[in-house]
Amino acid sequence: MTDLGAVKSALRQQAIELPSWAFGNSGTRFKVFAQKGVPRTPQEKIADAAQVHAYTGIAPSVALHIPWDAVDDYAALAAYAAEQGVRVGTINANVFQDDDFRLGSVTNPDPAVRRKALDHLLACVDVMDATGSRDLKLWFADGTNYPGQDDIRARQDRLAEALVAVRDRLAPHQRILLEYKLFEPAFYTTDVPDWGTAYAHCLKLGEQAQVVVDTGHHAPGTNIEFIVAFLLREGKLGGFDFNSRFYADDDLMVGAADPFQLFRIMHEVVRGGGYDPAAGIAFMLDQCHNIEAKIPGQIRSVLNAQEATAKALLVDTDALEAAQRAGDVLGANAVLMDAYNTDVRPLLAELRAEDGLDPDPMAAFARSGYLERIAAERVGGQQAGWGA
Ligand code: PSV
Ligand code: MN
Ligand code: MN
Repeated sequence: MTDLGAVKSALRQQAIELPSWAFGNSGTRFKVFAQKGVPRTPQEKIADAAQVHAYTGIAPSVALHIPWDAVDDYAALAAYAAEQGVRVGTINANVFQDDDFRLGSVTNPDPAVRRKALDHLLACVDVMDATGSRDLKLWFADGTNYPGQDDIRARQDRLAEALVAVRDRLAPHQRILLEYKLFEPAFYTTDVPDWGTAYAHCLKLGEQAQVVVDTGHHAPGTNIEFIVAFLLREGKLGGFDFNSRFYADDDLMVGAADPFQLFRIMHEVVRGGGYDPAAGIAFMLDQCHNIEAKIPGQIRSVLNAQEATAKALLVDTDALEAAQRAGDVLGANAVLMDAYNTDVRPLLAELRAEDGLDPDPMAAFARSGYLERIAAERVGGQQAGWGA
């Protein structure tokens, strides 16, 4: 039997980090649909993220993307976030939106371009110092489009050199989170295409480098929960960029395409001790809301993650282990499915009510009039910086 009190207190510890870019206008290369009231400044993005936290109670931090969220004074931005009831979380570097990076950033054949890319990464660590952030998330668009275009091995050497330089600049409490993605924008080779490549680099870098799993960055059919279980077991899982995919890197709401996969991932997180805050796993969303309203899209995503987590926490581990030991294939599977098939919404509504939150965050936010207010007050909202 599962102890519901223990499940509730575990749920109270949950923290999902929101991406600042989820609040800006976004789209595909075909069209960016402008929405009314979207943020014009990093401060307004933080204010919108704070709404998500206010209604869910489990989204206390906001990830920034530099230079999309560039400001003169990052310490002041962190203070502003605190006033809003949230904090600045992971700093995401951006070495993919400059003409100089056509042939890559830290793996570019031109040393001057590599230097420019590295300088940006180091500047991101300066930002972390000012905001008090722990994690630097590194995703590189680097790769090649044609066989023979560049030397695959030399690019790995250049990547390793840059990563060492960044690691050497970190304070002891700071970490590199290295993100992989199988393709796009590079179509032939990608320099960090998979968890194995990221893991190998992080292993060489040591304690302060960990792998981040973006759930949208795999080939169809990849067993992501296996990757999670493996990395956790090796002490190399740094965090998640949660989102859903149907086709490629769709950046849709987490738990929308495949809630069962999200449950399986969270089950492995719980099983591997990754849900314990001491494990230091960063649970982040990396999403864009191209056609749906952004703040409700983020609230829905946080609730989806919370539901999957509640189900994972409900797994009767004693019964599961007993069935596994006995070689009871169907019994073991049934234990897992029982947890997945539990409707946890009443439990979560009860939890919120106990904690002074509205049991229905979507409805409460809709009633608040916030969207109407920002639509009237904010004119000329910013593009997220992604998907243009
Ligand atoms: C790349 O596709 C990625 O997942 C990286 O995390 C970027 O920083 C992010 O998307 C931007 O949306
Ligand atoms: Mn990502
Ligand atoms: Mn992505």
